[in-house]
Amino acid sequence: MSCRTKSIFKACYKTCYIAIIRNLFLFKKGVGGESLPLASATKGVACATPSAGGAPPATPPAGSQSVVFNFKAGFGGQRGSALILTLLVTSLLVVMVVEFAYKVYVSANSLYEFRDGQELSVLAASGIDLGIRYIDGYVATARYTELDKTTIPFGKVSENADDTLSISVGDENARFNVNTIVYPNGTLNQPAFDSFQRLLRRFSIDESVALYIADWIDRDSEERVAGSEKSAKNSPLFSIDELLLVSHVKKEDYKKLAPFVTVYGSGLVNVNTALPEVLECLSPDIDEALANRIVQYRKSLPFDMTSSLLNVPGMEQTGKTLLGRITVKSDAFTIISSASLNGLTKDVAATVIIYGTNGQIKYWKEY
Ligand SMILES: [Ca+2]
Repeated sequence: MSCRTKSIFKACYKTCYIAIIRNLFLFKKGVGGESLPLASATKGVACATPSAGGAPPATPPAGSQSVVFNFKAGFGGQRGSALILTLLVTSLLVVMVVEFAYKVYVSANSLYEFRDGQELSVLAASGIDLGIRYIDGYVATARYTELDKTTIPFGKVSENADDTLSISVGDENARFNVNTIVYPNGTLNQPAFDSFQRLLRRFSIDESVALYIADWIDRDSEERVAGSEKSAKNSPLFSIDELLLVSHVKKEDYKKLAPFVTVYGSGLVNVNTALPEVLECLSPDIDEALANRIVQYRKSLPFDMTSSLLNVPGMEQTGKTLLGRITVKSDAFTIISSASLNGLTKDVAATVIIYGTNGQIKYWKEY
């Protein structure tokens, strides 16, 4: 409901209540300003009525109510009292009508918003479906992939220019896969573990956090450090949000780390899309300058095979140590679909793993 509509209803309420209170106040007051309860006023009228046979009205007993309200004197007779009652009834009716109209208006708005919300959810979900189809086609025909932070072109949703659907794709293989620090058989993957520790140091995070995460993932319950197996899941992470459940992973550290890590995909880092910080963590021989050189190189000449990385000046030897840990073609993507309809917005994020030519959703979040 708009602020303007609320203001109108409030004004109606205020006016009606003031009218009622004012009328009640008038009803309780005589002309001389003497207060008189309603019951007493009724009694007063009865006392003022002449008795049968023309006898004068009985004298009130000593100590009884001495104030007798006379409508004829106070408000100009029976017509005055009728006017007061009419005003009271009218005011009450107006309040009831306004209340009814308000409830109808609120209910109608809730219904419209529910309808729009349903349409919005379907529209946003359709965006994910379109994104998957787009990626399927792209991955199926490409020798290498360089799709990251890419917006998929899409036409109009409706004739209303404010109704939109935006679909963007991010590459999960551009990030470091935390699950790779432990092999599927439960043993520690030392090269990946070392890379992860370098990534932690890169963001000034205590590198012992890697030990807690390794114990959270590995199957056994042998502690690498005291308390590292406490409440451990002993299986791979399902989403990066799980990192917040691991001992010694602080929320501020998670926020620093989250944009650079993933838990989806093959675990291979795509050198065509890898973030510079991720390239740096792959080897102690890759510093910030060399990582930026790789990024500049691939802008003009994307890597069509992993050995092409050796063509980057400075990577001739270091590149060889990375073979088996890198790729040029990604298999995990996150699609973000943002739909706007009638002033409402809905966002859906879905992570998709590409198996052959088909995408399978592994993660879904609406917000
Ligand atoms: Ca464990």
